Amino acid sequence: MSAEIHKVPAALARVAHVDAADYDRLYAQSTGPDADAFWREEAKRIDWMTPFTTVKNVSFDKDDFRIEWFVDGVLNVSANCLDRHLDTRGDETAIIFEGDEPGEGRRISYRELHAETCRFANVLKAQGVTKGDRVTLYMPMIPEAGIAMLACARIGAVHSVVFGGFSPDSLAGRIQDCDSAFVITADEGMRGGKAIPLKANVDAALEQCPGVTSVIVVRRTGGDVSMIAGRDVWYHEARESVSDACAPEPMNAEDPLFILYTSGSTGKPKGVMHTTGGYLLWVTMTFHYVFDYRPGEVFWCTADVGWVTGHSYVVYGPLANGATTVMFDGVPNYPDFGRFWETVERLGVNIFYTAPTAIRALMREGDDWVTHHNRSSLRLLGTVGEPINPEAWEWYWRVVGEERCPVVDTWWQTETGGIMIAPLPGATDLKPGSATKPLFGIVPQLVDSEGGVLAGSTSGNLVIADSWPGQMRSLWGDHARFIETYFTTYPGKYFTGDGCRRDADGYYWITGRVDDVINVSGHRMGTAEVESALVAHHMVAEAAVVGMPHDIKGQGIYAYVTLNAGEDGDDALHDELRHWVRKEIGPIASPDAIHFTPALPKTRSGKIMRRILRKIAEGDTSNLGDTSTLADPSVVDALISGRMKS
Ligand code: 6R9
Repeated sequence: MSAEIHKVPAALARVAHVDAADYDRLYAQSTGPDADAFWREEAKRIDWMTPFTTVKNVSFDKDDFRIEWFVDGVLNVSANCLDRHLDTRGDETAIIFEGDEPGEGRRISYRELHAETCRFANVLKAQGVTKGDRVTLYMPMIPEAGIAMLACARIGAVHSVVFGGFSPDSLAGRIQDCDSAFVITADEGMRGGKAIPLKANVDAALEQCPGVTSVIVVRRTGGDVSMIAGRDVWYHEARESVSDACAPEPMNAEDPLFILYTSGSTGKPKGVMHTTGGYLLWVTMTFHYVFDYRPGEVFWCTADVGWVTGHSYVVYGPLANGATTVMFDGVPNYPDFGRFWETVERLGVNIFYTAPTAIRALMREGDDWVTHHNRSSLRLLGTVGEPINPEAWEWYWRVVGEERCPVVDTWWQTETGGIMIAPLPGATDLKPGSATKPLFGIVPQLVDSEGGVLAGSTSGNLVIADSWPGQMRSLWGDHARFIETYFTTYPGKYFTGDGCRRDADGYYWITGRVDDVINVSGHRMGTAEVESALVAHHMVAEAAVVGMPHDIKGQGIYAYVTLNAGEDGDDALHDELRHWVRKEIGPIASPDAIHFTPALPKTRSGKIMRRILRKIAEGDTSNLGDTSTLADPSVVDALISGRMKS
């Protein structure tokens, strides 16, 4: 690990929102007996229709469980992102849309965004959507995706955005899980010059979703799609007959704002639920501090709105701050590997936020793709989604940022709503590879497997000891599973599922998941999800999936597969299974390696010994640890010498 420390430049400390002394003071206040006063001050970032009286009502004790913030406050998220900016910056740019083709796009002012959100909200109402209804979005990264989210928030509907790369089956499962009767999609998406058949995927998904009564289709490419009369409507037609005024629905701070499905250690994705007041405050506040945002700056987060990063730092955080946010519908390598930097130059981007996997992929292509473009507009760089190796961090800092732009490595999760551990550019000295220190109100602890709290410089499982406003409130439709998943491993604490090291300076170094979740290119994939897709194939008897190191993706998917008696694992079947998983879940779940084996290593009680499978996938067979509990130790030798195709 790199020992180099990048000190906060004195000039930046002077102008930044927070310097080192501010950080120490505010952190102490936000985690001490005076925390309520801290939150009351921060909550002024939000326009409340009715002010709250109680700041926090929380217990992580499973017999008396509750998480409530600002509970009697009333507000509307879309009014906070739009209406309140109209007087001060109505004609400034809210969204810069950058399409798949360089320069294909448009700018939308706050006034225009407000009017279009109202129209979309009125279209939703005309389709019968009412407060509390779930609306599923399956969209490309076009402005209408953000507009549809804001329109839901405006009328109190709960959105569930499903990433456009998921298969019809995955989409159907998410629509069914939250009983969503409404779907918003586009005819097609465009990615790297290729059309993605979004509407056709919706049609396929809806064969399994008889409860869906209405599909709103935004025209993106003009490609040919079939429309079912009585169910499907074109947005561009429906918007003509509604007004551009729609009063924001008064929402209680604890009313649901959205559901976002994410992978966990069981087969079924979890519907993470966030509420209105706490989530909005958390993304508004973290955007302000971590990106040290100044009015007029152009902020570009490259994430898709199908992931939490797109929710919090493409849409809600920037817009609540009155920022200019870029919505990018393309990919880093189209039309060439200079796309990010060409776009940074053309749009004058000041703050750029992306994933380590993209940085590693671009680093491999050489510096010329970067240096060819002028990056003098850049002031700050950020990363999110997975641990960044110091080598990639240094390249980002040195080549992209010309040793001028602080790099904020931000650790957080779908469940946490917004950034939790990250440097503040004017306050925190940077160590490449470390997410550095907790934000205000965040109390991280490292615990051993028995839950004992570890002190000082050490490694352990990362838990958060107390609540923060942006914390998820439940799993949709399964509150018991929420408590079980996050608060029982270490009773009374939120368990993140991540392992972590803390150094002598109190800096946190996330080491990766300690549960059965693989982080592929910054996207979470449950091993059980991939396993159930594999065993759904008629030739597969059993499957076990683990992570393996991958140069670009961080982790790759390594699948051990046992076939039905009489079947042979040849090259053709190898390819067929990869395609099968793509079709069942989506391209991100496609295994990087498939290892056919006559048997899996199991304990006498029948439990698969994943620890051994992980070691073999890592190519580290010298020390497999204790194998004495195996029912049949010879299975391991066969695995080591066995056939592996990737
Ligand atoms: C925002 C997001 C969450 C998991 C998390 C952790 C990993 C995210 C990280 C990081 C190291 C960082 N992760 N940021 N690991 N350093 N800066 O990515 O949410 O998709 O729910 O993933 O991603 O393992 O537990 P989500």
